[in-house]
Amino acid sequence: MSGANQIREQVDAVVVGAGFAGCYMLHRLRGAGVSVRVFEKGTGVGGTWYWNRYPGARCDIESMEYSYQFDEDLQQDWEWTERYASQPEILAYINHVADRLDLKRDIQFETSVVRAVLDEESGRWLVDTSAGDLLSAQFCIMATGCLSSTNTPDVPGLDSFEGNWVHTGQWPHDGVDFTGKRVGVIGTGSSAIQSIPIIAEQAGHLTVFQRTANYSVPAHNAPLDPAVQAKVKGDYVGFRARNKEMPFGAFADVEGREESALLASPDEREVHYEKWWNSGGLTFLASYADLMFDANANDTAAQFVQRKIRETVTDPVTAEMLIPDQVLGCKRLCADSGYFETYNRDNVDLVDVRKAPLQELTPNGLRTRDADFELDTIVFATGFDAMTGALLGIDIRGRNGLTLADKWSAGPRTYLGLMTVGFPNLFTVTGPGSPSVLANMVPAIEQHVDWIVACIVDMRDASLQQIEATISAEDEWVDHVNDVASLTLYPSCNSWYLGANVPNKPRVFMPYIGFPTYVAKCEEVVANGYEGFVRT
Ligand code: NA7
Repeated sequence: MSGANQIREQVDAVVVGAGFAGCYMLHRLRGAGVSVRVFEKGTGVGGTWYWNRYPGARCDIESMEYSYQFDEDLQQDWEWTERYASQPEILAYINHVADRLDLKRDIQFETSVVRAVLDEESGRWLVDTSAGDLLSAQFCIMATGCLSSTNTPDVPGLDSFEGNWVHTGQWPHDGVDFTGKRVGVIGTGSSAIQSIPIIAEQAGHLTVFQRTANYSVPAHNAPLDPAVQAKVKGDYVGFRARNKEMPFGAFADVEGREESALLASPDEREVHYEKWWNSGGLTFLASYADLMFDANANDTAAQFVQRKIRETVTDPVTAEMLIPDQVLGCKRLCADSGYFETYNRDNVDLVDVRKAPLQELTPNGLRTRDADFELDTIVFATGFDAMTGALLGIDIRGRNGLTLADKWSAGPRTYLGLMTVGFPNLFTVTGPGSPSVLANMVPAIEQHVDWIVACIVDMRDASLQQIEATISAEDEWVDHVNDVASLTLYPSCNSWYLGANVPNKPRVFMPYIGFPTYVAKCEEVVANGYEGFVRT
């Protein structure tokens, strides 16, 4: 246990993580004259873009939108090369930002924060790291990311497997050579759907183990049209402002969306969907405004995509296995480059592990209830313990020794996704209960960082030491997040938004739906003197 007599360093703020959130937080705190130390587990900056180096890893938000907007020179200077930035390009971008702002000198890499304990007497957080650092900080800021704690199924026999196994979210830095290998990919979420076409090209044979068929639309990735880049840069501020008013904080300049799929005739819908399908990407889900609100409307889009799958995949049995049975977009819609086409290759097979579940790994491969598969390499594309996993991976103890794990045992409880009662001065950037993964992450991060930094500066100016949410504000907010979600079709399937992908994780809808409403609420809270918080 940490103790005041062991403390080696006193700082105003400790920041955990050096992804997009931690880097921007460091920059802003430094600028505000707040002393800060950042700890990062990886050897470099980038967070999710540092870890997810699997082949084909790419952002599903267009590159002109997926970047910081706090610095006009930065956004003017940086040149994206593709419509959707690849993982290496995003990693190059965040390194460019970190170098330009000279951030790395305040980031301690290869160091995890293992424990953060509130010292109630001093009101400060005592922070222990894997490197043996012991710090005392007034503020503890968790910039730990929403998709950073990998979910590897607890399949018996993992240790007995004599081949190579990897997880897409912890991809080896020197890559994986699939040449001529018998490869198994477990999972058919976004990471699988992006990597499968590339792995199939290299592998001798690829078997995909699918539990839930997923919807995917073509990304139509391409070199970024210089005219598009120039147009956005001609009014980047306006472009950002328009996006800020959109439900997901993105897609503002996409033209032609309509209100209701049900008001259109079948022929009109067909033309409409075809147009969006051909333009590519997740905006397909925004083609009609009611797709995530009305099951019948959603079904028209689902059927369109299902027909596309049947048209693409030549083997009818495989095609039927690939037809999803949930609401389109309920699990995050994927954007692919040749995913369904990959199943037409002779060296690719699809196995349904919902029907015949995975039973164990064997020295030579993998066993389902029905069959043995000999494999040289297994890729776990099995996703993340999203939104709460990284936070609960740290031993965080607040008032009266309450652990965050106990506080959140029935699901995360926060006020605005920023703070949780019992843990004063501990902030979560894009925490559960904030738009986070249902918004464009970078603007969502910037909005949270700006709010937190303004709060810290305001407290300093007013000689206040501590901020904590009230229980009534937290309770109301948790109810509100659920009420909003229940107006939509999002809670209707077993998605990671609900924690349903991780065994025994409480089933609670975690992101807040509606970026503009959320931003307005955060601004209102400040305008009303930090309503819902107690500051002393
Ligand atoms: P996802 O979207 O959570 O996908 C994980 C996949 O792995 C999904 O198909 C899961 O099936 C499958 N899975 C998980 N556990 C198992 C077990 N035990 N057996 C078989 N199959 C399993 O993670 P991704 O990394 O692809 O994408 C995460 C986000 O990153 C994505 O949404 C984008 O925002 C970027 P399930 O559907 O749970 O039945």
